[in-house]
This record gives sequence, C-alpha cells and structure tokens, in this order.
Amino acid sequence: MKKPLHFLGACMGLGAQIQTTEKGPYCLLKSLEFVDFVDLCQHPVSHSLLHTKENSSVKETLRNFNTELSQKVLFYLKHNIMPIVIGGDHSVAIGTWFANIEHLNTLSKKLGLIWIDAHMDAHTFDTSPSKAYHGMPLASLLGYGPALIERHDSLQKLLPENLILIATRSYEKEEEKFLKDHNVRVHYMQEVTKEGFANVLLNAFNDLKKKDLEVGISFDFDAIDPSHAPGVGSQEYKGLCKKELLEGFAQIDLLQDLVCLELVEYNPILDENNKTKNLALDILNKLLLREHDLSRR
Ligand SMILES: [Mn+2]
Repeated sequence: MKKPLHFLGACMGLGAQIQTTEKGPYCLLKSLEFVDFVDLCQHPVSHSLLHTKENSSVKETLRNFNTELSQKVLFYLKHNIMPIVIGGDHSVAIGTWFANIEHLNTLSKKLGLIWIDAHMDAHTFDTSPSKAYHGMPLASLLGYGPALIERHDSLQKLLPENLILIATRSYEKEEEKFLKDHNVRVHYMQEVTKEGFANVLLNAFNDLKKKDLEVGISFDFDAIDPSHAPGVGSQEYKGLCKKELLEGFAQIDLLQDLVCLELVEYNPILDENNKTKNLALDILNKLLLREHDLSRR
C-alpha cells in the first residue's frame, strides 16, 4: 500500500532577511504534475497573512501562521496522511514540528528530528545578530527562543537528545554553546565531508530508530553548496553536492520511513537556471514519489 501524502506549501518569508522565499512553495508545487494521485495544495491562509506587516508585527504574523500551519499538519497526521511541508523560510519549522510532536504524543510516541542545514538555527532573540526568526526555530522547538506559535509554553517540546544536526558550517558561538549545553548531536560539515553524507545520515536515522522514535527530516536547501543550489536566502559555501544528497536520501524511503518531511528556504528569485528547483524536483519525483505511478505524467 502506498502511503497517502499531502503537500503543504508554507508560503512565508517574513522570518528571513530576504523575504522572497515566500514564493518558493508555489513555484515548486506548480511544477509537479501528478495531481491525479496527490492532492496538491497551497497553504490556504498564506496569502492573507503575507503582507500584514504594516498593521501587525512580524512576530505576531509568524505566530498566527505557525499556529495555522501546525493545525493543518496535525489534521493530515491524524488522518494517516504524510504531510510534506514546502517552505518558505525555516521559521515555518515551528509549526511543522510542534504538530508532529503533539500528534506523536497522543500515540505515546516521540519525535526524532534530523536537521540538515548549513546553520544551527538555534538563536534566541537576544543572541541573534540579525534578529531574523528563521535563525531561531530549533531554540523554539527545544523550548527557548521566541514564542512563534500559540500556547508555546504549554506545548510538548522536542527533546534535545532526539535531535541531530547534519552539514552544519555557519553559526555563532552562542548557538553552539546552547546546543552543547543541551547535549545536541551535531555533525559538522567537516565530519560529513570526511565520513560521507550517506553514512552520516543513515547512522543518524538508524540511531533515532533504535530509540523507537518516529523520524522526521527538516531539510534546508542551504545545506547544499551554492554551486548546486544557489536559490536560497543564505548561501554558505563548502556544502553538500547534489549527487551526495540524492544518494544519501535514496537510502531512506522518504515516504514510508518518515513521519513528516520538510523542505525549506528555496528561493526562486535567487535561483540560477533552475538549479535549485530541479534539485527539489529530483528529491520529490525520484525519491519521495518513486513508488507512485509516474507513467501518466
Ligand atoms: Mn535553516
């Protein structure tokens, strides 16, 4: 049986300094032509929320957005449909993963989260030099940082021992200290280059599975080297190459083995020759949907 899935376009860019990542979901999702068996959707609240900066603070907007996104994600999880969240900037991870934690909690299960990203995204508002919220979602998920979702204080948090970062290479020392103090496992890019992304990813996945966790992946396109994925808000050199990413992902059945998958920070405005878009489509078409019947495309 193929597991049903549902795409959620999280069209939000207010968490980043370059806000045109909000255009990522639509640009990507409209290129997928398998609507026969996938209910393709855009996040229905996104456009009413996108340009409310004048009459509402960015924080307020992000809080409302993540609250609605989490309710959407929760709805699909409850109906045994795998949500594939397409961002948007990485602040949408707050909505995505709090929903997963809440859903798993009702099943007496816990989330193991793999965060593939050039950055640590573990700032609090006080430590962040840029004050951009997309640099803070992990702090928020761990119970710190700004409350960018309703009821943040009372929500079950991600447990630090169930979080693994991969491909990390750009961060501030406050973030590193924060993650170290919480004993979060970080596989820096240097190690990934030495050991191979495929090995690091598979080990991370297996270790979380051994702990009887449900595994989710949050993938930020800036984990990839800008020569392979220039269409991101915050380019960081010496990243993963396209081939090793796809080979790494191919070891995991993204549809059957994960509780949820999130792809964020694709910015079509900054893309060059559709490099980033084609990479995203390769992940979705060749890996996620490989078991689906693509013959009608
Ligand atoms: Mn990120």
